[in-house]
Amino acid sequence: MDKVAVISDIHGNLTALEAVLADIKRRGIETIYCLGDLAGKGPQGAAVIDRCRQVCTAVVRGNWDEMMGSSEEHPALRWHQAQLGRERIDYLCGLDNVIDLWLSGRPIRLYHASAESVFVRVYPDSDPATHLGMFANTDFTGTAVPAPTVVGYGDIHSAYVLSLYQHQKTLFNVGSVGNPLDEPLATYAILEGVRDSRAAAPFAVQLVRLPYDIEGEIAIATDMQMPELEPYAKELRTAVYRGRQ
Ligand SMILES: [Mn+2]
Repeated sequence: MDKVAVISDIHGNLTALEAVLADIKRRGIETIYCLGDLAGKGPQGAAVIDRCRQVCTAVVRGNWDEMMGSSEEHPALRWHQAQLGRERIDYLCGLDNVIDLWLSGRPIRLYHASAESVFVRVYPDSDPATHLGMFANTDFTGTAVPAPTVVGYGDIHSAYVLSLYQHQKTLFNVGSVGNPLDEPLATYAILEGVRDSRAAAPFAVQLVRLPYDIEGEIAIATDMQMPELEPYAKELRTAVYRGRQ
């Protein structure tokens, strides 16, 4: 059996990323896919991007990655853009939309948020038609390969695995490495199956949650005088979204 790690939504939290990479290494997994949102929110976006370029087999673009290319006048955005520099911003904006692969006879698709765009958000309690739409071939996903029967995504910072009732499809969210909003633990997914195989064989999706040095990460953000530090620290400690009413 081959194992593949899928990470997402690191958001400049290098402390959490290193904890996850160490866990992946301990398990002997060599293939890592990243589903976007490498920078923004947390302090060390540049180092996170450099590390991901070093260790990931493929990386797709998230909504924050696209926002990093924005010319909007917003002080926090400007701070993060200055940390990254032009070359890294161009890298983020030029990332692909999707990753397609086969495991144990299943066509699998990985992307940031939805089959429509990096900005359309889908939740575990979205309606069944919305969940089914995640498996469609669209202008965004391309139509060169068959529509997937397994889809993994990031974006909502909240991990789950859902088998679509009567559709023989599996939808999963890998959670967030650096800014989890379900439990205050660095989260990622492991897929297990026979790589590049069109033949049916055992297949598994596993969610992994890791403790990491949250206070150490907040201390780094504090030292760097990162903007919007307080909501960042609160999210890391409580896993409650700053925008929640
Ligand atoms: Mn995100």
